[in-house]
Amino acid sequence: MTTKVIKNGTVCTADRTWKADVLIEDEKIKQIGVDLKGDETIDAEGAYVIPGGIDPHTHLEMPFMGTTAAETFETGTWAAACGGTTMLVDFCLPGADGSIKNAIEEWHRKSAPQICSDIGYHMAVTGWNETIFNEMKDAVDMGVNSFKHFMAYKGALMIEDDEMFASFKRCRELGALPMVHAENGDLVADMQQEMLSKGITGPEGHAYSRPPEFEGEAANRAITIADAAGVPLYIVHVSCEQAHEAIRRARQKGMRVYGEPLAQFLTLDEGEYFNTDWDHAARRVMSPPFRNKEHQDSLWAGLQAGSLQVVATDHAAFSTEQKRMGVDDFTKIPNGSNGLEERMPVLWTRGVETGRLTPNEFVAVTSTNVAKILNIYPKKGAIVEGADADIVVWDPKITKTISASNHHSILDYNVFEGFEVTANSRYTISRGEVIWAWGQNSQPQPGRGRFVPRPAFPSAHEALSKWKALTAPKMIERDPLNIPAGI
Ligand code: DUC
Ligand code: ZN
Ligand code: ZN
Ligand code: ZN
Repeated sequence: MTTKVIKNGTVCTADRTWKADVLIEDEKIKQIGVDLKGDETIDAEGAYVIPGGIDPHTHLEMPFMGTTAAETFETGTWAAACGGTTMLVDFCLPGADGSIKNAIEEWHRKSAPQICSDIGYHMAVTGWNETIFNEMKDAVDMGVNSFKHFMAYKGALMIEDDEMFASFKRCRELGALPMVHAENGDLVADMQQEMLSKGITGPEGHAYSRPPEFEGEAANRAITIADAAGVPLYIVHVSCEQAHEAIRRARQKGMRVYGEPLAQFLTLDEGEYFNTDWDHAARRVMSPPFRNKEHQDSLWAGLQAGSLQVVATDHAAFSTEQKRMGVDDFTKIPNGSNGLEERMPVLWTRGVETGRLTPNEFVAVTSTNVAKILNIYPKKGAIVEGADADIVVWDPKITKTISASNHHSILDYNVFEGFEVTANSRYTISRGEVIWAWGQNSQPQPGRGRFVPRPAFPSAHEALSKWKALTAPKMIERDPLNIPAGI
């Protein structure tokens, strides 16, 4: 048994801020109090002691658009740790055989020897048949309780409305959370062809062919389908007011609809796609695309008001060379941008330093809300006795200039290049082990990270749909008192 004590810091959680020491015993938080003693001391003078960040949305080593995302599970989890993120939730995609179960096993094979910190998975549902119906249960039993549906990427990952409805009803039965990539894929595909036919082949065509109206329409449609199925809904990478407005309206009606803006969408705008340097613009091509300032203001307002609950990155890293696959045709540029290491420093600098978010709100949207929505709270996302000791000593006095020359991602560029940030992790602690110390730069042992299974939601986790009685299947019975001991 080894103990460590984090001393002289200010503990900051989603709901309060107070001076206290935190005692860690092996992998867990043992005690929070004053004048605690341990075998080792971690100094938090002048810093906040916060729950480790959780990025709910990444694509590491994902095969996509004719190539494979360059960020590995090793470099991705390491880069995350350097910026205060101790857990990420990655998207599993079915392979050629279409099997969900095999995809999860494949993700384990790839990730297990590499991960420097803990991970979870979401599973993509990209079609509909009896095998998928059956294997969704296997996925839940394997600790994957959320299923993503792509409403875009026609001819590849896109799912039709009837299939999505069937999958959402299956989610309800299983106590799982459906997620959507909300963009109208039919309209996007049409607009892409229109741009190309007009000779618009550069990255600006990407922005033109994916307007916010297409995202808003799909968000509304997904909400209607979730309402009819009687399930909650999580809308990934919310980029615009139209999608945010749909979420606000649904929540006002009493539905559990969650919205996830990205650090990129809060701080980078569509002007990037009109940069005359093709590489610069193409490196920022992701879907949905960056929007203008009014949309950014809407997203910040949503984080303040609680109509948007979490901040992610959608980290999908493709090198400049990979981006150049689309040099003559923007529809062939692999979609994705980076942010795992930058999410928390950028959000602090542009959110807390500007007065848009309180430190407690920062903790909520980077960690605690994620853990609650994805059903791993308070094992993760909390500073309470018995929780995993995933803790960050967050130093609001560290300044740095974000750059590909000093980041820890495998990428040869950084979409936040040149951003001055005024905070960073001084120490990142993952299950009791210091895996990052500012100024030391020594990477932890790959493979020390673990997969964190996320259990099915209890039966009370359902939307308040007025149609539910007509359409929704019964949830699989669970004993509400059959809860394992401990966190
Ligand atoms: N959007 C991206 O930009 N990349 C990965 C998948 C997605 O939906
Ligand atoms: Zn269609
Ligand atoms: Zn997506
Ligand atoms: Zn994504």
